[in-house]
Amino acid sequence: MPEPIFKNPNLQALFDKQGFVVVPFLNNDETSILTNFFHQIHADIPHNVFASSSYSSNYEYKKNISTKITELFSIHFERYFMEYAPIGGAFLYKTPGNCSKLMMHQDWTIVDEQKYYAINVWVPLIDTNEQNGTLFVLPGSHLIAETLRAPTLPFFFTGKEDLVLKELVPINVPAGTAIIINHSLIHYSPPNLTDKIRIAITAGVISKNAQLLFYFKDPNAPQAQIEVFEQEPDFLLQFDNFHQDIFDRPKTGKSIGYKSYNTPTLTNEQLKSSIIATKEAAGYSSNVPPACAPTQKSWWKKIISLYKK
Ligand SMILES: O=C(O)CCC(=O)C(=O)O
Repeated sequence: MPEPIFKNPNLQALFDKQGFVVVPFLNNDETSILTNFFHQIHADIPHNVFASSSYSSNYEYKKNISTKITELFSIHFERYFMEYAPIGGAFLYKTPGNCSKLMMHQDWTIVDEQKYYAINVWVPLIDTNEQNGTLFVLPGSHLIAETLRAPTLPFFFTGKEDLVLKELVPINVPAGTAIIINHSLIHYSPPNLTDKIRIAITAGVISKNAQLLFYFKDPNAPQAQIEVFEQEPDFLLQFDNFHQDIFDRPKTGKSIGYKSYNTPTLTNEQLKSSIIATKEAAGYSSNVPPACAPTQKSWWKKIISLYKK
């Protein structure tokens, strides 16, 4: 178990149980400063998209945004965290239209999660709801399976998205409120179907002594062979062509060898019962009907055999 990263032990316990917490974060002035800053540097915003400033090929633009966010967030990081290191931030925006959803995912593994935390501090700059693309999370899902996550690896639920998606719950929050999530929590955001842009901030925080890592699976390498790269703090800003480069062997960082790993596979029944168990342990009830217990099957067999007599 990693050393605590929240100053408040109750918040730490809730974060460990749910995989996320919701806390007041930016004040109204700070929310306005960041909103104005966004509009100043985005004269031309594409329609009907989900986009992140980290998708840009312009390093200076990304660095400028990341620095501004980290400066403004630092007093709030100080309020909530201890023994931590900020790793930068980005704008995430959804312009109106049904193509602006972000698919269900877990964030990349960027530290050794057995020993350290990697946390995504997500702060919308407007009040969020299910219509404008709030964050949906699967409470407790960070505990379902120990995984490595990278663009070149499948998720443990890949191919079973329909089963999982309906279990996510919307977290509607006022502007400036932070939804702080563990990188291994399953989450997604639906399209923005309103007529107003939804801007949010994502800012990364990791345990102070954690080395930043990135995992890469060469499609031609043996199944379980995953290359591990140590990375510098700004590696997330270094992708020139984000949507292509994230699938290539990293050009940044230092390869430190290989790790043996296969993405865990769960049957539908195992996945359903894991979701029910972890969601309930996190304090949420499930929408999934309980799986047929094997005893029930044998009970029916017994009944049928009685009728046959
Ligand atoms: O901003 C959003 O809509 C989604 C954010 C998200 O999924 C992430 O930061 O990993």
